[in-house]
Amino acid sequence: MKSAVTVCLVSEARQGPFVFHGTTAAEALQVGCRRAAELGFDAVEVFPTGPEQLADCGLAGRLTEHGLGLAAVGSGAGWVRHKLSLTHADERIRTEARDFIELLINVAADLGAPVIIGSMQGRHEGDVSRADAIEHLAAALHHLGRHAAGRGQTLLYEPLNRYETNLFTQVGDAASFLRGQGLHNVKLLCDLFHMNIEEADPAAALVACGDLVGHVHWADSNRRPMGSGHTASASIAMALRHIGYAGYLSAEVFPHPDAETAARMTIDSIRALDSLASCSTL
Ligand code: LER
Ligand code: MN
Repeated sequence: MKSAVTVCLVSEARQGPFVFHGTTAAEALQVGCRRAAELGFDAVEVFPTGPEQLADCGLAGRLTEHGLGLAAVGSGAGWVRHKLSLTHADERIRTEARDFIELLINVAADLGAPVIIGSMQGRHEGDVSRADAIEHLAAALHHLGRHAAGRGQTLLYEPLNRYETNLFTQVGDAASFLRGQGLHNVKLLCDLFHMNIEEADPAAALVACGDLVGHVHWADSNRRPMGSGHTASASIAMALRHIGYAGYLSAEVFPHPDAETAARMTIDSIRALDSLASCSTL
């Protein structure tokens, strides 16, 4: 499994669960990429304001300079900054949301990374019934999954906890939805913070998702770096090994007590898993 750490380029998300922030996007990237490489991370995961910034922020140069990969790109600024949602009652907003993600997929694919659909999935409320919202979500995932495939990437769909969505909060339900819809190019982003709230047994839930697990947000139960809460990281790692997961463990966590310590705790927690390498059964 590969390691990644998050870098936030969105000023509205300065209090959000990302390790590296900056007073400017350039500063966040400069510091985030340098420290990620020095600490031995394989990659960074970037949360940009949108496709234009992702294309123009100098990320490609920083990745090359530091020998880092790009693990994934978050699309949440479409919601945080522009209030776009794939399940909005207004069709024009749904289309704008889809277009925003489509453009992000193009830029992210050029940088070798998949795009994440998290908060942009929205929720069912008001005139939008649950059935309507699921239909809108399915249509968007079909369209964007095909678009990502055309760019040689998968698309990542992230179930969120009940305080952030009322669509899919458990990874097993999301997996059944993706399988039922035949969404073959859409994989699950399993965020251990959300799973800690929603799953009876996070390790078993990961095993049930099998090869649909496409990315992991490596966060402890309190959304601080792994080792700060009560998540049983060893059993999670064994579950991921059991299903042959070879993707990223990416630290989408608060910079607690500070970014440097959060990054160090994360890489230490991932290195500690190497000692479990011989245990491949649950
Ligand atoms: C995004 O990866 C996520 O986990 C959400 O909680 C952000 O709102
Ligand atoms: Mn997440």
